[in-house]
Amino acid sequence: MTVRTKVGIVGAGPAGLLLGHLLNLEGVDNVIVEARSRDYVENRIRAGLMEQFATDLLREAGVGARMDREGLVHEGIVLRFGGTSHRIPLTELTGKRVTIYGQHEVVKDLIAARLEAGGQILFEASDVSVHDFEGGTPSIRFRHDGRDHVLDCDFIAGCDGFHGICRPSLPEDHLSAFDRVYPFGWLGILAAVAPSNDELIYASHENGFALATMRSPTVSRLYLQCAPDEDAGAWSDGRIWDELQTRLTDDSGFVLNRGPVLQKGVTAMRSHVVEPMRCGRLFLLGDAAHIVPPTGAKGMNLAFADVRVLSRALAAWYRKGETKGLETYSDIALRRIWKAERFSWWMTTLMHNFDTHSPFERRMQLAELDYLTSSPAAATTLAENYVGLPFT
Ligand code: FAS
Ligand code: PHB
Repeated sequence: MTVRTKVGIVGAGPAGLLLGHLLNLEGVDNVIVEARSRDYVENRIRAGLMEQFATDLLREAGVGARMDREGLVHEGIVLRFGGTSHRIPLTELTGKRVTIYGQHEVVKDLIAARLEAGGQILFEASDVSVHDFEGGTPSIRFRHDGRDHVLDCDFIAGCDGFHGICRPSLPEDHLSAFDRVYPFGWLGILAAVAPSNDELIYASHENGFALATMRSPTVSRLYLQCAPDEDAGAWSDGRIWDELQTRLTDDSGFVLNRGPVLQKGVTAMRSHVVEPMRCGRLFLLGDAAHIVPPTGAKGMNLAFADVRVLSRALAAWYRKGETKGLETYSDIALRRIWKAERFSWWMTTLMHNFDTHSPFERRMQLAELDYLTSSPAAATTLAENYVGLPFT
């Protein structure tokens, strides 16, 4: 079956769903083609922290009500090293706040809004491929409900993540790729227990990095640095809690709340960017174009930033025939992406243990942490990147 729409979107993650929603608000017809089931994408536990621009964007787009009810607004974070804790007063330094609201909750809200508005999200599509996007008649082909489909469109938005098909469909010589794979990963757990601290704790310990974050007043989210190919199954709940307690201990006698582990998994860590984020009438957004180590909580926020730029460009094209936004999308998006890549790489390099580090380099990490927590100027540079840089 062949159908037509203005913008064909591959992927129903944060990028694809928000793009579909914002385009719909602008009266730009779109269809989202998603490989997984609705249940799968709504329960995939990933990011947790949103920059202020992202929560403002969701609120202005009419999908922020539950986020405002259930999200946890934060004005600071804690850096813990050498057994001492130091608060970075984010809002005092920048005037901005961040919000903890799980990515899977954002996905649920966006799917509900799209479907309520009569939007089309084709879940469990298979054999998805993209065609003729360098010409003027792009199309997305896929199987759905046992039948072959062709979706003719004006533009294709590749929102299918790092392992999707859109980026690999671009001509080999079209893209420049920049990549850094880190020699460690994160073992993450979701636990049915109240967070042990009101604010996030980032710990640099001789055993490795640890992060105590949360999803709600009754659900904690915690991570510890591990080998990149760590077997999560080799970690009993008790072993995880003991190691987290060791790495998160400080001189105040901090005791971690423990409880049933609902989910555990290992996330690899890499930095990755492809340039440009456009090929003809196909645009790449979110993880399809860039990946950051999650230390700086930038992944989902960058996806939303790409959507903010492209949705305005597409709206201007359909409303006034303006091409400038489409022509500058990649350059504008990449300026923010590279600064977030830098911050994520810097925070990862600062807070994690590297087997290749000499005692001198370990001292450099501790000296930088000491500088960050004793100089308002240094703390402000961390804070302004963490809460999200202004849009230029
Ligand atoms: P996504 O990967 O979220 O969505 C892509 C969608 O496309 C998926 O639904 C996928 O099923 C679909 N798709 C893929 N191939 C397809 C095809 N061929 N056809 C149709 N659909 C296809 N970021 C943080 O900020 N903090 C974190 O703690 C954090 N933890 C993470 C943990 C894991 C395990 C992973 C993988 C990522 C994590 N991230 C984190 C990053 C993550 O939040 C991403 O930045 C965010 O999901 C980006 O959103 P999208 O670009 O929409 O890509
Ligand atoms: C999370 O809540 O999953 C989270 C928060 C902050 C980070 C990374 C992950 O830096």
